[in-house]
Amino acid sequence: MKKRILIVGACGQIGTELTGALRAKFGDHKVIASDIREGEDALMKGGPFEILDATDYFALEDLVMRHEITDVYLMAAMLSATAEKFPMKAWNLNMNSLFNVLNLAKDHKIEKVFWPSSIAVFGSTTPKSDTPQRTIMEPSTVYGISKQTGERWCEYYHQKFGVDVRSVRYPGLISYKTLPGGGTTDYAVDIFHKALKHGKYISFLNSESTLPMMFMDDAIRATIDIMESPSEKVKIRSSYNLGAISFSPAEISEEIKTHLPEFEMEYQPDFRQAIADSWPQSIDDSDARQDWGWEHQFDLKATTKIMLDNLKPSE
Ligand code: AKB
Repeated sequence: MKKRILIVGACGQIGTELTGALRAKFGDHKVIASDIREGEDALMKGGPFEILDATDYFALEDLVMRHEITDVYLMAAMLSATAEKFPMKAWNLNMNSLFNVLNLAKDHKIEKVFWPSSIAVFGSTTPKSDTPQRTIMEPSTVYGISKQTGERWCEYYHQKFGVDVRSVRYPGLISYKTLPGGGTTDYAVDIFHKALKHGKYISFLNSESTLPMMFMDDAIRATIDIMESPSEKVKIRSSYNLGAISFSPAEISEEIKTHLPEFEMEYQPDFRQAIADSWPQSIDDSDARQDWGWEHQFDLKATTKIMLDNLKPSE
């Protein structure tokens, strides 16, 4: 089978690492990276790259036809904190890009779609601990509303038109290669940069805000695994709960202190506190584990060590 992959939003936090992983797995020339802006050197030079506005259906269709794309990973999105500031822009980007890709699949111009959802689909009326796959979902953020709506459309396109769309609800993602942008869980990446640079971090969430999190390597593995699973194993076509670790700012600060004993933490919660308060603390992901064999590998200890080792300025 001739597989040709398009990553939309390849220069973002997830897209950058996903592009590298897919190129390593399937070959550089089989993976076309695209984004609205250019990315880092390794990504730009490592294989084909195209500038693409994912909300422009005709530009997307043209790219798909020219490169004979079979699989699309749609990673372009506006995240929770930025979306609160630009609600209409967020809705436009998050929804129109999804419709564009789903419609290409409906018209048989592509075969398979990956679209990321998020723990943001849940709200303050959702059970907070071990949040089930199927439960109350009343998101209170612009981003969460777009992700919940997106899930409904994915399932609809699968049931009505047979579109092979696959999705996971990402928790906060921790990585050292590319910075996240505009999310509520971003503190869990920023803290490492500031700890190494200044020995201090001012957290925009309070000390006890426990949230579901995951090291990027686990997230990339989950993403490729669900896309490469036989279709009959992917039983949920809205989006799968995906869990790994959960911690609060106080807990990650304690773990950092085991490496940097002088590290200090201060708390100055801002508007992102309300977003974090509306999200789950931990996730029940037994459906993903049963259906397509999901298993996380990195705990908080391992994640902290990898982050500090890789961000440490070399002597
Ligand atoms: C965010 O904080 O907005 C994202 C997410 C949990 O989807 N990282």
